[in-house]
This record gives sequence, structure tokens and C-alpha cells, in this order.
Amino acid sequence: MTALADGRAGELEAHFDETIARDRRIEPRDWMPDHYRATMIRQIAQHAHSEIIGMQPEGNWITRAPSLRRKAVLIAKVQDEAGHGMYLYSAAETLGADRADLTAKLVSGRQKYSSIFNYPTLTYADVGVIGWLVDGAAICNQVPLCRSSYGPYARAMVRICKEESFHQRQGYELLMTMMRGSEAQRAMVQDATNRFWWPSLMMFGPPDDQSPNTAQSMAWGIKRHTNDELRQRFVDMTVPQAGKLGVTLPDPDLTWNSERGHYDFGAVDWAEFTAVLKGNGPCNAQRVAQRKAAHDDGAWVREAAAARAAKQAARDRAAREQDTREQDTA
Ligand code: BYC
Repeated sequence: MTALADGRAGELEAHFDETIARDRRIEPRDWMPDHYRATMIRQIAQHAHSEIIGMQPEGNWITRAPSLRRKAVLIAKVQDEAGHGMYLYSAAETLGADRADLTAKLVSGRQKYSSIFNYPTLTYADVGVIGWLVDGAAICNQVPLCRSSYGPYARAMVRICKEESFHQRQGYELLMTMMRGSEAQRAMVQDATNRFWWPSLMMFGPPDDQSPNTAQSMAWGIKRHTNDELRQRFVDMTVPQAGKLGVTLPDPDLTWNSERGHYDFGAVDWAEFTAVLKGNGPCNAQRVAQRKAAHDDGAWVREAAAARAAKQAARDRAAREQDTREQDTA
């Protein structure tokens, strides 16, 4: 690198550091360190993949939802998740990522998606519990991301969070209805809560002292809180909701600690989390296989859309050339 280029690189880096220090946004055309770009692509891609894979567990109940109203609500919710995936893939593209490449990395297991979606949805109560706990955890994690330092991600997150809040309430409303129902329905809600509680706590990622990315992501303003801080916030928020609902959270160590001003809770099974991340959760193989099949089945749609776009571009080009010729002869 020449002395001039060196100076320019230093200037760009200083400008980036100052933007972060002043809590301003990094935009797609701004210079950014390679590691910042790679971290953003990693997080946004994983988030997008989670939204898309996250359509499967609930999608499983669309044909079996108990009424037309519940079916319409569930279809709309699952469709929203697809929309979130699309905003997020677009945000990743602003960093130079290629969407086809990201999908290839997902189906080949080179990129992750949230551990939570590797658990099965065994009963209809799971739909409500996913709305309450999974969307609840997602909101806790994602509201601070509306202030994330990368502009397109932060802006996408604003709309996503509004929709996630709506999703959380529909889950809670569904569960309230079931809890007012029969003994068997109440038992279904309790069973679903038992199965999803601990995996929901795992959504926040490994404990801070085992999280390789947190320190740097906090320094860059990508993350605003650590994994453990958000997990605690989620527990504090959810315990009173469980009380109102009338379900018991499956943790005998869950107690209010007045000194800390927070709930204490039991140990998360991090060995289970690691196994799920390695592909050994109950549904990993099924989720990825279904995503791959959907992608392969959709090849003709992508080809048709690309052919149409090429035809349209050729027409536009011909029209522009015609205009130029007419202007030249006028
Ligand atoms: N599952 O250093 P760490 C949704 C990975 S979608 C799988 O703490 P980071 C919804 C982590 O990626 C929910 N992997 O990482 C959709 C890293 O691996 P790599 C998705 C996990 O990034 C439909 C390694 O473990 N939400 O809400 O600083 C319906 C070490 O972790 C998990 C988002 O993606 C996990 N649970 O922090 C309903 C939100 N946790 O990449 C709901 C955006 C950690 O180094 N993402 N890993 O190989 C984030 O906020 C952060 O990426 C995380 C992890 C807090 C998740």
C-alpha cells in the first residue's frame, strides 16, 4: 500500500470509529472494517434463516388449526415470518452478501439458524406457546437491535418488532382461551410450556463467559446487551405472565431475589444447546431437508422470474434507445 493509500485507510477507519463512538449509524456505502462486515453478515443471515426455518414448526398446524379464525391468524403469522426473512436477506445484500449463496450455506449446514426451531410442535398448544415464549424471547432480544449500529438492520428490526409484538399477543390470547377451556386443554398448555421453557432461554445464546462474539459486537454497537442480560430480562418479564395464565414454569429454582431485584433461575442445560447447534436436535435434519426441498421445488419460479426480469430489461433498453434516436433526429 502506498503512503497515500495508507493515510486514506487511516482516515476511513477513524471516521468509522467516530461514527460508532457517537452512536450514529453505519450505512451500506460507508467504509467498514472487514470483520464488522463479516459479523453483520453472519448475524443478519442467521437471523433471516431463523425466520424462514421458523415457518416450519407453526406451519405444521395450519391445516389442523381448530377453526377458520385460528387458521387465518396462523397463516398470517407464518406469512409475516417469511416477510421478516425477506427484509433480512435484503439487509444482508446491502453488505455485499449474495442471497443464493446464503441459502446454499444454510442448507449445507455452514450457517446456523436459531436452536429453538429444532424442537417439534406436538400439539396445537405449541402454537400458542411459541407465540408467547418464542416470540416473547425474540422481542426481548430484538427491541435493542432497533438501535443496532448497522442502519439497514436496525431499520428492518423496527417493523419486525412491531409484528413480533402482535405475534406474542396472539399466542398469549390463544393460551388464555385454552386455559378457560377443558382440563385436557389446560394440560396441553402446561405440557407445551414444559417443553418450550428451557429451549426459549437458550435462544439468547451461550452464557457471556462462553460467548466468543459478544465483546466485539457490544464494542461496535451491533449488540446493545449481553446474552445473559437479555435472558434475565426475559425471565423477569415472563414469570408474572405465567402466573396470570395459570401455568407453572418448569424450574423449581425460580424464585424472586429481592436483593438483586430479579428472579433467580436454575441452570440451563448447555450440553443440550451444544448438541442442537451441532445438528443433533430432535428436528435438525427434518428442518434442513424441508428447506432444501422447498428451495429445489422453487427453482422454476426463480428461473421464470429471472427470465421475465431479463425480458423487461431488454424492452426498457430498446425503449431508451428509441427515445435517444428520436431526440437525435428531432
Ligand atoms: N441458536 O458468541 P455468541 C425469531 C451461535 S428468529 C443457534 O453469543 P452472537 C422468530 C452464534 O451464532 C430468532 N445458534 O453469538 C422467528 C455463534 O455461532 P457462530 C433468531 C446460536 O451472535 C420465527 C455461537 O453460537 N434471532 O425470533 O454474539 C418465529 C456463539 O454465540 C444461538 C436472531 O437471530 C442460538 N440460540 O449472539 C418466531 C436475533 N445462540 O455464528 C420467532 C439476532 C448463539 O460464531 N441475533 N448461537 O458460528 C442475535 O441477537 C445474536 O446473534 C445471538 C447470538 C444473541 C443469537
